[in-house]
Amino acid sequence: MPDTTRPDGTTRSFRLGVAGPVGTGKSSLIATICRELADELRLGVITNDIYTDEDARLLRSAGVLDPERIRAVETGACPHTAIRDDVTPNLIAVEDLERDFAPLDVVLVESGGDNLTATFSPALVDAQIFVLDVAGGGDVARKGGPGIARADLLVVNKTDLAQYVGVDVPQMVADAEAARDGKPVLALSRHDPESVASLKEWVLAMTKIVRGGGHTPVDPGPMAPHSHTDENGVMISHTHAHSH
Ligand SMILES: Nc1nc2c(ncn2[C@@H]2O[C@H](COP(=O)(O)OP(=O)(O)O)[C@@H](O)[C@H]2O)c(=O)[nH]1
Ligand SMILES: [Mg+2]
Repeated sequence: MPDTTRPDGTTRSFRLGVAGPVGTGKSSLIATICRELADELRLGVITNDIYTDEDARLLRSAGVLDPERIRAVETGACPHTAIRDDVTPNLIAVEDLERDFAPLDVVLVESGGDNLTATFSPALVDAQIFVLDVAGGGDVARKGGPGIARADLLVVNKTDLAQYVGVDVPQMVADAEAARDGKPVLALSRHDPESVASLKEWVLAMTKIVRGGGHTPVDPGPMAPHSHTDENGVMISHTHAHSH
């Protein structure tokens, strides 16, 4: 791989975002990537949680990566802001990891995952995976949204559960592909080794492309207007119309 060392001796990693609604399996997917690739790539992980560092603790306890290479950013009430509008705390966390464990090949950034339409700013990540699961229903992929339509990889996760929730996986994948203009869709289950191997291949291939300078980060687009409660329980409505 090309030398990505900066003049000050630190190295810029391939920053890979993992977004998607709560519970679709983002932390598990990151654990899988670490388990599969920790021997081949020098990895770090940043998690984003609203008020806790629960995801970071879960990943540390999975024993798939040196616990010190897993750090948490607490995002407060609005986790999508931290991956999109004010990415500074995340950028600082990524750069700290890159400095403390130089050289790192890949830093995985998990979003707080509050919203179906939240995506990463290209100012924070070079590429992003959007994770859906079959338990969310087969319709989700067809309904689309910026992450579903334009993330670098769309994962349809937990295919092992499809039979229990009455979802037709090939149909869900076909719907997703139709919404994505040829960008890749991966049907994944951590219980299906073949699908895990495909995930590993995608990460390795993307790492090569990004570090070779052959990839331009794409902004999947602004999220839809939405409402949620802040830390005081007050309902706030807003849009994230700017892509900066
Ligand atoms: N059946 C099944 N469950 C999974 C799979 N991946 C993750 N899960 C479960 O889904 C739940 C949420 O996973 P988690 O990774 O914490 O989701 P996150 O909120 O998106 O980070 C957990 O109970 C996981 O054990 C999978 O491939 N199959
Ligand atoms: Mg998580």
